Amino acid sequence: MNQIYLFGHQKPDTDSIASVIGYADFLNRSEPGRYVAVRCGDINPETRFVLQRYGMSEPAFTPSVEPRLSDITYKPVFSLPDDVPAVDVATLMAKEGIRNVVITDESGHPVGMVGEHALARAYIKKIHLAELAVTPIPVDTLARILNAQVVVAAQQTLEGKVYIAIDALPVMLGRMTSQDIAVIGDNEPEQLALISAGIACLIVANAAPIGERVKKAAMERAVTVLSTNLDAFGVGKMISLSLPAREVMESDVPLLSFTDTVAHARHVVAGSKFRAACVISGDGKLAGILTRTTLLDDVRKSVILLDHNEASQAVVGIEDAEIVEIIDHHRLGAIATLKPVRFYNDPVGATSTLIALKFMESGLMPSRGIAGILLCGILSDTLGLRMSTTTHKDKKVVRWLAQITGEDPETLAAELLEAGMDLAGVTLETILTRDTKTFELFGKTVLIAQVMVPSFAWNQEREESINRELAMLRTSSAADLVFVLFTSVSDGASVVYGSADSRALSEIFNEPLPLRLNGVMSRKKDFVPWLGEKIRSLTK
Ligand SMILES: [Mn+2]
Repeated sequence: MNQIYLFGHQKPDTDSIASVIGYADFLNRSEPGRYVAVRCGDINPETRFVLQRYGMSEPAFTPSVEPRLSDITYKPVFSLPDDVPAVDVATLMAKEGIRNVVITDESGHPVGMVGEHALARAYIKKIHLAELAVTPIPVDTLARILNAQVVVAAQQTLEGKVYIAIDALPVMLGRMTSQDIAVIGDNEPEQLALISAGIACLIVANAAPIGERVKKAAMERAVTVLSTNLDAFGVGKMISLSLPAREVMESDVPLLSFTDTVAHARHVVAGSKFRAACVISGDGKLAGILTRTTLLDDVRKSVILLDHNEASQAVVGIEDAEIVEIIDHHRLGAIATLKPVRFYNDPVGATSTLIALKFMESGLMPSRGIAGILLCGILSDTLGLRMSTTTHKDKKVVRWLAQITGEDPETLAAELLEAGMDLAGVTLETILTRDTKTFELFGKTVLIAQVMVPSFAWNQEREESINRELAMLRTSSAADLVFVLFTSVSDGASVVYGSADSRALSEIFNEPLPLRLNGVMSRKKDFVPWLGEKIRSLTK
C-alpha cells in the first residue's frame, strides 16, 4: 500500500494547513496510516498559533516530491567481503545469474565490484605471469577451493609461490623457500624430502595416500599438508583462481545515497561502465544496487493537492508526481495530469469548508482538534466571514464547527487576526520596517510603512515611541516624508502617523497627526493616490 501525501501550496496559510491535516484525518478513517499531511513551506505565525491552540502537530516539511532513491524498493544485494577468492565470486555470479558482485570491506562499506569484465581482465593479465602463487590465503579457504582435506594444519594462512613437483628433487629444493607450496603426487620419498627442506605447505594431488611417517614429519617441521583428489594441473588452475576479490575488483564503482534523485541516478548508471551503481545508507553501508532495470520501476509519489490547483504554487517536482485528487476554492489554473484525477472545486470561502463538508456529509464527527483547525482555516481565509467570498456553506460549516469546539467564531477570528499580525514580542522598529514601500511623488521621496493591528488601541498605547521611530526612520532612509498606516480590518480604517518638516505635514493634512482615515485599507489603492494629489497641489 503506497502512501499518499497531502500538500497545500507553497507559503502555506492556515486554510491550506488545516485542510491538509483535516483531509488526511478524514481519509485515514477508512485506510489508517495511508494518508500523510505534509507541507512545502514555512508555517506562518497565525497557523502556529492555531496548531498550538488545538494541540495539533505541524505537518512534516517536504520540500520536493521528485522521486529519490529512498523511494525505490531494493532487491537483496549480492555482496562478498574483499578477501574471498575470485573463484567464489565467479561461482556466485554463475549460480545467481548476475553480472556484478559488490565487494565490501570488513565494515560493510562497498569498495569495489567484480563483474565479468573485471574477472577477464584480471586473468588475462595473470596468464602472462610465469609464476603460480597465492596471495595471503587462509589454509581453510585454500582447502575449500581445492576440495581438499587438511591432513596437517600448521599455518593459518599461506603466502608464497606454488611449485608442481615435476623437476628433479634438487632442482625443486634449490628454488623453494620456507614460504612456498609444493604440489606432489604419490611419491613418499619426495614428500619427506620436501618436508624436511622446511617448505610451508605440501599439497598431495590425485588423492594419493599419505603415510604416517609423512604426517609425523610434517607435524614436527610445521608443514601444512593438504590432500586433494584434483590432479596437479587442476590444483594449479584452482590456485590461479584463488586471487582475493580485492585484487580482481574494480574500485571505481559509483556510489549514490538515498537522498539522490532518481533522475540523477539514471544519469550515473547510464554513464558507469558497470551499468550499475551502489546505494549506500547514511552510515556508508551498502543498501542496494541500482541497475537500468531497477530504474525502470515507476517511483512516482502519489499526492493530493489542497487549496491550490496551479503548478506554480505546488511543491517542487509536482511534474514527476502522480496527482490523485485536487480540492480547491480558487480560480482554475489547473495542472495538466497524465491520468484522470478527482477534482473538486467550489468557490466557497475556504478549502477548510469543503473538508468540513466531507465530514458532515459522511456523518463522521471530527475530533475537537480537527474541528478547531478547520474552523480557523475558514475564519482566516474569510477574515471572520467578512470577505465577499464568504458563502452560506461557509456560514453553515462555521456554526457546526463552533458547536463541536465550543468556540465563539467572532472572538476566535479576532485572536487569529492578532496572531497573524505577529506583534507580540517583536520590537517596534522591526514592526515598522517589516512592510515599507518607497514612492517618488512629484519630486518628493515618500516612504510608507503599513502595520495591520487588531484595533487602534494598539498604536494609541505606543504613540510616543511610534513618533520617535518614525523620526529615526526619516533620518536613516533620507526620505522627505515618512508615514506609517496602522490598519484595522475590523474598523475598515487606518490611522496615519508621519514624520516630515512640520509645514509640509500641516499643509497636507490640515490637522495634527495621527489622523484616522476611514475607508483607507490599501496603501497602494487608497492612500498613495490621495497623498499624491495633496503633494502635487503643494508643489504647484
Ligand atoms: Mn484557501
